[in-house]
Amino acid sequence: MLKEAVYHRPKNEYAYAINEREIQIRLKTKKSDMIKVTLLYGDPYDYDSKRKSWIFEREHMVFNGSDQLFDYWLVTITPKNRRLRYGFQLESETEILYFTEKGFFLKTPTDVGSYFCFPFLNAVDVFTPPNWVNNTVWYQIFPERFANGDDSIDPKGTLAWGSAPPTPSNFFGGDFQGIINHLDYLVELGITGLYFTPIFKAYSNHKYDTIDYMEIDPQFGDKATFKKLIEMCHERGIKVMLDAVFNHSGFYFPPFQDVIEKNEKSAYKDWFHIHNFPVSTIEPASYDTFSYVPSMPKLNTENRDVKTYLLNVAKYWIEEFDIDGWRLDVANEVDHHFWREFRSVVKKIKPDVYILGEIWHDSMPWLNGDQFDAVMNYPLTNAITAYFAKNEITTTEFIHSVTSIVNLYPETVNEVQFNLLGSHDTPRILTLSQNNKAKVKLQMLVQFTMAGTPCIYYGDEISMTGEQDPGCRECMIWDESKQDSNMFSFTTKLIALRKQHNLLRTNENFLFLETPDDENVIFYRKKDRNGEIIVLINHNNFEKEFLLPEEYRNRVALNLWKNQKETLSTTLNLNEFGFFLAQFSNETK
Ligand code: ARE
Repeated sequence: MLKEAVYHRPKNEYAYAINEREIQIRLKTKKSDMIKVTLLYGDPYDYDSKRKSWIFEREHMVFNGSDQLFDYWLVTITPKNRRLRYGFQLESETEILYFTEKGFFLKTPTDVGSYFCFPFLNAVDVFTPPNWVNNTVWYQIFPERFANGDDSIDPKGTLAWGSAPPTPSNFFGGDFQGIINHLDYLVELGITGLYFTPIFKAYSNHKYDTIDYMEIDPQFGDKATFKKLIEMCHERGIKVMLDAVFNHSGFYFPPFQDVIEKNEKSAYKDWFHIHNFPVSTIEPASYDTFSYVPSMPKLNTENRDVKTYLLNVAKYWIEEFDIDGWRLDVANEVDHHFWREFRSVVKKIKPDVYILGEIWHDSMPWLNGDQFDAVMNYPLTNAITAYFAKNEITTTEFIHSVTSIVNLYPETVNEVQFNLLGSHDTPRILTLSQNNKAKVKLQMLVQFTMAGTPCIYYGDEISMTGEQDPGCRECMIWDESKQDSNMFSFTTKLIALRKQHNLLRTNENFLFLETPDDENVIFYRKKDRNGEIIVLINHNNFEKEFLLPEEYRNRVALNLWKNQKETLSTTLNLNEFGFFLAQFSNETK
């Protein structure tokens, strides 16, 4: 047994409450080292005076997959008095050891003080994400490029729709009326959430350089039109999430302009991180910025006036327009204090508002329930595209990456993670997949069968292409003769299936299964007390018949894609669609 690889701490993704009664415990051990792991747990005050020992119970820990180095074990328990001390019984091929906070023992320590401690499950500490997010299917719109519904508000120099390639500075007149005009299209697709990149008054076509956080950019419309859009979305069961750019403002944000004009005499000089005066706005700017962009001065979110201003912005668009979520731009570079206050303020006025951070890396410090509900799951995006689109990693490496990602956060976070194949910051998925639509479909299948909340980037559902920003921000194609109706139908069907099957939306007993044809077929399953769903993906145009593991042979399954019952044999043909998606209900065992 490799003791050095055994890891647990009673915090983060290793110990967390999933509701007011249950706690999940996770343990990490060296890959293939343990044959069994058992949780020893009990109330810290239960003591057997005769045996002079702490009284505990035992619960088997479920194997939750392996990555390159580690096995993961998970268990859910209900401490009888919400108080918990616990440890682990580790069984390898050669030995049994007990692992507690005080280290490893040959016998169970009698002193309860040796064990890990989850002192008390206080309801107020339980992270409970909005209950509507897991069943939401998002659609991301870059408003300047979705549809031009009112050319009377086009900015100066607006080009005819789709008449030229997108650049960092050209305009095509996308606006709210254009979105309103196409809501039926979105309803037909089946999406139930809209994520808009910034819509407030700003200088550029992307609007990440805000001039006025309290005003709609005039090229998109006015507040009345925005209110009408939101109401029409809500009437259609579509939630609306806006993009909060609180890490930095735009160059023409009046407080920044005041600093440029008055320097240290400006009342706003502490709204930013000015290194020295007079302010120099040419690179290298004499103040902190987003990246090396002088036109994006970083806001000082530690400053009381800045906090008050931004928190009022956050409240305003919820209270006045009933938005359902905030996507937080460059969230990882804003201080945690601000985000804790942000969460407290917005959840107070709308407890089920969705708080989504834009962070591209491990985000555990923001996901303990005191700041964000979730982050944009770019690590999953990168694993999927590296494997399917770019063929940069093997099947084994893909399985290891996804297993690591699934074990990175509490399950309660996983179920509201924002799962995407691309965005306005990445090349489009079809372009990344070298225009191979079959590959795109397999990637969407993974996206729609993983726990979390999936998001379609506008136009991917009709096979639009586009390189890295600005290439991925082309005008939406509305000429039906140029839309890929087959991809649209595929997407619509996936969305419908996801809404119908809870097991497609959660990670309950998620596991990649070993298969004889490892490098050609991916096989994962999820199961709960009602049944099991299996997903098999033939990603290499694998010709042979796939040999099903024993436990699945000769069983009746509901083929979810064909919506028909099938009795499986010992082999499976994976060539018709390139995948097999089936459900076993416990009754059909
Ligand atoms: C412009 C140019 C880009 C250039 C960029 C930086 O178009 O080609 O790379 O300047 O100089 C907005 C506009 C962009 C614009 C940018 C700056 O949409 O078109 O880019 O402003 O003017 C990192 C951040 C992440 C950030 C991306 C862009 O962590 O927060 O970079 N994303 C948000 C928004 C953007 C927006 C901004 C921030 C600024 O979603 O749309 O850009 O408000 C790796 C790293 C990530 C990195 C990612 C992408 O994976 O791990 O940290 O994201 O690559 O570069």
